[in-house]
Amino acid sequence: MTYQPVPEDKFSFGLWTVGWQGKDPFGDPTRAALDPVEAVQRLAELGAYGITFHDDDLIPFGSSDSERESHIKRFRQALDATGMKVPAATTNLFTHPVFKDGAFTANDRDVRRYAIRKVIRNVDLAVELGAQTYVAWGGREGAESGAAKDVRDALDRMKEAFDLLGEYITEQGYDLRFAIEPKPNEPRGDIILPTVGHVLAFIERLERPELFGVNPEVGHEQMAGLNFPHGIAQALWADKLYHIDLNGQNGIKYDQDLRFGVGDVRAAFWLVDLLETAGYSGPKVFDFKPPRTEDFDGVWESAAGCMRNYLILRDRAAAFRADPDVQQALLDARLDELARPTAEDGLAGLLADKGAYEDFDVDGAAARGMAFERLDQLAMDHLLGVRG
Ligand SMILES: [Mn+2]
Repeated sequence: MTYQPVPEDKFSFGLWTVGWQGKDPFGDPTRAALDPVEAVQRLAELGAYGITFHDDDLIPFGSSDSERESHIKRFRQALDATGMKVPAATTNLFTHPVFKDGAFTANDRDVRRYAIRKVIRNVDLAVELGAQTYVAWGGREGAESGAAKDVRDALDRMKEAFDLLGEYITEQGYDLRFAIEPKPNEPRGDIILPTVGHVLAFIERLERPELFGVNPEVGHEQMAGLNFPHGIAQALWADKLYHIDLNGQNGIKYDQDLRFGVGDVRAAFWLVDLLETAGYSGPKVFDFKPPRTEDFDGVWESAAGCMRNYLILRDRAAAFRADPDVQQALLDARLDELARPTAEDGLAGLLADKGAYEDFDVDGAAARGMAFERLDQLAMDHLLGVRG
């Protein structure tokens, strides 16, 4: 196996990922700015399918209209020359000091109105470039102290903003859906809509829930100590996985944005197994930061590694599923029973069934082993490459 990605794999990268200059809270940039045109060219050479951007990644904040047009023109020429797609775009609502208290939920109403207009301006560009998904990560929608943010009012304002955006794309007739991205903290002490579950519940309160799904990021759920594949499974179950951000994270700590596959490699294995067996067909976006130790050779090595690790895990997960010993172990672990309705005979049948309760051998059922350890070791053997 060469693990060489092709556009059909639908791998996409944020412009801000390979373009990250390595500036962190403790240190200055370690790399020069990367021309978006070069990012498109290099990622295309590596086998990527698409590229995504925040408005300010492509068009520096404060550009004049004519400067804006020339940035867009160069970018579009690079897309046309390489065949790279723009499956999604997003808005920077966190870098400029005006967003220090958030955007859609800033206490300052003028800032909230400005933020919605900034999103709408880039939604128009996203649609022009062919995007079908618009990612919404608030960034600074949160607080460091209790009384500073009335969370119920803030949720009303968040809903208001998304309802206005849903109204806008409906009026414009755009073929676009929003994917809301949860994160528990960083840069705010606590962020509103911190996990996949919070976002799924929030979407159901919107005026047009069909236009809204989730954009979960590996590291963001793992920062909260959550099981990422389980969150993705629930998003798929709700038919709300509109987009996904892949990266690596080592447990509950700051947002590491490592290349995909590092950190919790077991979670990465189960994630790829889930996405592939569930038939997820949307873009797989790498939202990582090449460490600031790297020069540009290291940046491209890191980007290629994201895709390579996905393809290796896809190969290993497919071998796991195809292994006859695994198929037997799945039966021994009674996965087929979990897939069967509990009462296809209905409530009346359940109540009339003495075997379900009166005559049920509770101690016998309690004594049956679940055979999960053999199943999991088979997975480990496949993941570690010592089987099949
Ligand atoms: Mn992150």
